[in-house]
Amino acid sequence: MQTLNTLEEFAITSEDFNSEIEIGLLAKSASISPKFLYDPLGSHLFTAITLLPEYYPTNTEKNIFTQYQAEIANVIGVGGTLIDLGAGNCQKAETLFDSIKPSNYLAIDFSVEYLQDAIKKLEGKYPHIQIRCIGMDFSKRLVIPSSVAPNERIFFYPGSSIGNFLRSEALQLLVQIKSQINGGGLLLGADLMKEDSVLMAAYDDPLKITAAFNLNILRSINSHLDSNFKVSQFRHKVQINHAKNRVELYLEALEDLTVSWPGNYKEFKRGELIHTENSHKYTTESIKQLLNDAGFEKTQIWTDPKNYFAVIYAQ
Ligand code: AVI
Repeated sequence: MQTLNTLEEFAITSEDFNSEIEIGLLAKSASISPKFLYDPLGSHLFTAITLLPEYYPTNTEKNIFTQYQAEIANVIGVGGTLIDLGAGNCQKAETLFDSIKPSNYLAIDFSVEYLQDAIKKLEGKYPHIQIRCIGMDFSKRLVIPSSVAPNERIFFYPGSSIGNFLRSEALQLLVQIKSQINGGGLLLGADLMKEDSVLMAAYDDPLKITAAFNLNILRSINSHLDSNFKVSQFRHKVQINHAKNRVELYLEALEDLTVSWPGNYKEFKRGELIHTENSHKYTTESIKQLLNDAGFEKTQIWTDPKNYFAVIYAQ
């Protein structure tokens, strides 16, 4: 495995993170970027979420890929460079290896430690594919290193992670992808709007795995900022915002408290919220529109019988 995460221009410094975290915490309505959910424990908790029967996106998307595997592979073609955005444990991309036969696979994730473990497991299994990985915060800027094969690029962005961005941010990311596909395309997963009861069960599951995933962001922040958040002083809270077509995750303070870190502090009143994540839900029309606005002219969409989730190939 060759790791490309040493490129200076992509290096993320701890100062970048700390000032971003401080700005969010000190704002009138406090927030923490959802990317901080994915420290090593958070990444494992997210994997556990994907195994929950209530968390329908993972299974529904998987079933769409299974049912339409041949059709999807036929549209994409074979032999390109597969670029996996937010690769995590790389399992989803691996399911495409046999059908789209990539010559190169580049796994990109924010949490590089977790990614490197996953990549190690792929090594040896696919000797004919050049497998590499890079740690990158592509929510800020997506630039594929020039050392990556210049052939057709198939960007793979499953799981509806696009839904964790505001529309403006999603558009910016999609524009950057479009400008780097080299005649390839984007294979995208997008979650669709549905009944509140299904959404609530998925984001506030009875085993409380999602609650643990959300609360763990406080420990992740403590390790970045050297702050003293106590997980026991907060609870997981989910709201469905119909006006904005999204599920919103918060942490609610259970008492009046003060959190401090070197150089600053923040007081929270009982009931005060920290916003941690938005998960936007689309319609097939709204996701097509977003892709068109980003410059993708051609889209092909596959959905499941309940219309819970959509897989799109955009060119
Ligand atoms: C990664 N992302 C698509 C998940 C979602 O559904 O928005 C993150 C998640 N948050 C809570 N559960 C899952």
